[in-house]
Amino acid sequence: MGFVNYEVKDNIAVLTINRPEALNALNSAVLEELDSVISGVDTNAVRCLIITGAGEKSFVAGADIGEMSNLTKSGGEAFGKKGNDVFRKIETLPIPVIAAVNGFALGGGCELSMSCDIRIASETAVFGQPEVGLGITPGFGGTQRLARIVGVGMAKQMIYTARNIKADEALRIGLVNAVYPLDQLMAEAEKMASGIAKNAPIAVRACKKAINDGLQVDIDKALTIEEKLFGDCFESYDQKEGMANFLRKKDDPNKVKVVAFKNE
Ligand code: CO8
Repeated sequence: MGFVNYEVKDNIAVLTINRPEALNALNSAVLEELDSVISGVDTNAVRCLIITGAGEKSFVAGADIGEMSNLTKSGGEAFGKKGNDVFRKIETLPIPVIAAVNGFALGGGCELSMSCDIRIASETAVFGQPEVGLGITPGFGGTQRLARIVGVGMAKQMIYTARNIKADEALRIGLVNAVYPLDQLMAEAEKMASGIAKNAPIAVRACKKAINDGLQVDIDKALTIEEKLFGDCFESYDQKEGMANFLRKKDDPNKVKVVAFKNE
């Protein structure tokens, strides 16, 4: 796997888009490797996935403009679908995914970050949907996910003007949750991932599903989705042990305080 590196440490995985000579731009080969690596994530063993870009300059500087330049109408649709299918796979991965945005996140790079559950960024990060300046629309989900994350008005402004924004503005509009110095970004991503990984995995996964699926339907149906997933938790070891641990602690503060959740 040359264009996508994948490393698992304990129960946290780091996926790195590795094409730094082109600022990690996404061509077909990168997308195919990304698809294959994402399909291979062992979501029983891994509790949180971090996605970042190789090098110090770029997360992903977009879809590959050279490859796109000669596409036909049907080729464009097919390329859009290739990206959309991979990004949807990331969005619906059962475990949480954190984008650690370490530089340019333009076009398809901004779109990749938006298919992740949570975005944190370096102070050097730059976000944007520059597509209309290239004569195309955002084609890897940008017209859909940006509005869902930052609101319709701000999304339309960013997409119509094709103006890039820096990390502080991305933070202000809610596109990212936090901004760190570049040399601290991965440590902060790993700290957040560890915080997620220590919680009951079945419950965390159920929360992701409830939030994602609930956003697609009306509030009554959404609450029914929540009730079902909430109920499912009561069949897990983790719920029994998690609650028993709380009750034990109340009886005797010296009893075990940290639950070793088993994903069962
Ligand atoms: N595609 C291909 N190559 C790229 C890309 C890209 N998106 N971005 C950078 N590169 C390459 C450059 O061509 C250059 O290669 P070389 O050294 O061989 O000339 C190398 O990366 C380094 O780039 P620069 O020399 O340009 O570095 P700078 O620091 O001067 O500039 C920028 C950095 C500002 C990020 C600049 O490279 C840039 O503007 N890149 C393009 C950004 C962009 O417009 N991205 C959006 C692309 S469109 C898109 O993503 C659509 C997604 C949906 C597609 C759906 C299809 C149907």
